[in-house]
Amino acid sequence: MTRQNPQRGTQTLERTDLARPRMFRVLLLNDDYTPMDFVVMVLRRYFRQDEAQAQAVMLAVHQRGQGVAGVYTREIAETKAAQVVTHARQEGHPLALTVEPDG
Ligand code: NFA
Repeated sequence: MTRQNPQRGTQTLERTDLARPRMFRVLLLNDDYTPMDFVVMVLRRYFRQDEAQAQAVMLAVHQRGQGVAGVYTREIAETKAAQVVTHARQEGHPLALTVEPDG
């Protein structure tokens, strides 16, 4: 888009596109106490995974120590991590998550 500046007789090129936001991974961390079914429920409800995907991610976290629950803009990633921790504590589970830059 070109805008005229009548005072100076100049033109200004404006950007009409937007830079893509930085993305952040929500990582799920393994522990010895949180029930597998609770982790699967979390992946389905908060990270919109289907049953098969949720089972696969839960098992990967259980076996390897951590795994990606989802990738979002920073505020959404941090909000989801906080909501899951609140829910887990209400149920008495120590489930932990971290948020880190994606790539
Ligand atoms: N390791 C937990 C158990 O054996 C299950 C779990 C998986 C916990 C993924 C946290 C994350 N009950």
